[in-house]
Amino acid sequence: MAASIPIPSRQLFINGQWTEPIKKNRIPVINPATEQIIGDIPAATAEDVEIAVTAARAALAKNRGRDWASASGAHRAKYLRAIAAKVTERKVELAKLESIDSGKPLDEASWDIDDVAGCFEYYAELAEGLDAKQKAPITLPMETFKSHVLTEPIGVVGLITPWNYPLLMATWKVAPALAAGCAAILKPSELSSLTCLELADVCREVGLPPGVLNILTGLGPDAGAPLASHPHVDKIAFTGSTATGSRIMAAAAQMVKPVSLELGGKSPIVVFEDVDLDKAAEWTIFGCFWTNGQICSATSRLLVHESIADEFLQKLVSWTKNIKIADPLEEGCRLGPVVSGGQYEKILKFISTAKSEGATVLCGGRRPQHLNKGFFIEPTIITDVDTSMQVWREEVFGPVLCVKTFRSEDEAIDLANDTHYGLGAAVISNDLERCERMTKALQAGIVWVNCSQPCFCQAPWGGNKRSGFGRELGQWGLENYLTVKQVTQYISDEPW
Ligand code: TXE
Repeated sequence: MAASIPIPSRQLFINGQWTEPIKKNRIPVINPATEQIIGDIPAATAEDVEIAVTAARAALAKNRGRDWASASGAHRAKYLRAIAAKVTERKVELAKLESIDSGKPLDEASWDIDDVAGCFEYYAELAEGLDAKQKAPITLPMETFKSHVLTEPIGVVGLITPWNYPLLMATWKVAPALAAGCAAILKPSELSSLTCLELADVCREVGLPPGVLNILTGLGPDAGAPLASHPHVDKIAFTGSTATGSRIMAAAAQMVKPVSLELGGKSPIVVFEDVDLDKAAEWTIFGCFWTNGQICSATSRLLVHESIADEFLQKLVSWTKNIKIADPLEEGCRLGPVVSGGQYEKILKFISTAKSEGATVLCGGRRPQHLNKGFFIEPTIITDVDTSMQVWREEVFGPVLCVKTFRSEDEAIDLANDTHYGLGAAVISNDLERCERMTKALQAGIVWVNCSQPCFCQAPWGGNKRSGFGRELGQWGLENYLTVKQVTQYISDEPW
């Protein structure tokens, strides 16, 4: 087992300084693998949000010589690269903190930290690219006028993030926001904030100008809600549940404030009869049980062609039973605990409701026998599911795969699209023409062909329907934090 590490005691990060919350409250940090309290984090409230917003606005204020917004992209890129380098330098420590705080296996946490550094690097490049795009000319139909476009940062942005990829989800927002020239206030999830507080320390170490990034830990209603409704926050970017996303959108609507929302999902994986069963099983298991199923895009509804269903399910069950469930710091752990007691109870309730509605639990469905502490749940496969059942329709956000069979491509499409969500979808087949037809027919923001879940910071990420709107990552992620200004000049000597 990898050695644990001490949990740093931090304060809020406002205006480049560690700042005690006005109300001095703290929230305990619980290790989900042991259920023990291992530290605490500061609990921000509306008063702290107010101070952070003032600091962020000052970072964009020209007359105070602290103008992050009009600095060149190349200037901002230097800081983003410095952050990436520091994150890499502190990778082992950050990965351990992430693992202890969120319950994800140490290997997965280490990959996340690599992705964090990669994402800061990537947006450093895009920040540099912005310099060349300034004053983009527009061709007009009249010679008496000339026109160009200025691309500008949107202003002060509020970034509210979840607990499943704590530092990575924060980075998906922080890196493009800073690259664009915005000043940001990040509110991570109270369930796993440790690595975001260390990001604050990284920013302090690299000398990021004060107020450019402020990090406020705290509860959603106490710290997130005042941020969402603050009149001087120009945009909110949110990843989390559909219910909270809807609340945030309502608060933002009061001030006609733009939002981008990356919400829940109930993504399908469609496995056709012509597949290599081993490969298909590998992607099915990875697609649903990776990060313990706590991924917004987890392909948690398996649609399998009826002619291969029995053999395929046998394979899935035997592989699933071999997944190593352990303390996330233990060597070879592939599945750790879910993030909290609340999530643990919620997931078990989903499973018991499914059973009471007539579904069959093929494997899993309970706490592993060898672990009597921690929020561990065995990876679970459920069959005999009806499309009206809660477990088929609602996001479980845990290691639970529901299975249905289909007879034809049309039936598979109907079943796949019969959901309020529209984030991800996967199709597994050796027939590439069929894959192309399916790709067009599936209602989702992301379609994986012969795989499930790979994610690259160059490609757009986000969903449709109740999975939200707006795209993160790639150039789309940068555009989330930019606005364009039309500049039109009258250039004729003739009177108009
Ligand atoms: O989510 P919340 P929770 C889903 C998943 C999970 C469920 C509940 O189904 O079981 O949500 O998880 C902040 N104003 N996802 O309760 O509430 C909160 O502090 C402003 C899917 O953790 O959405 C946190 O920082 N902010 C998802 C963030 O919102 C508020 C990832 C997310 O918390 C707020 C996580 C408020 N009123 C959960 N209330 C995904 N799409 O990846 C809470 N918050």
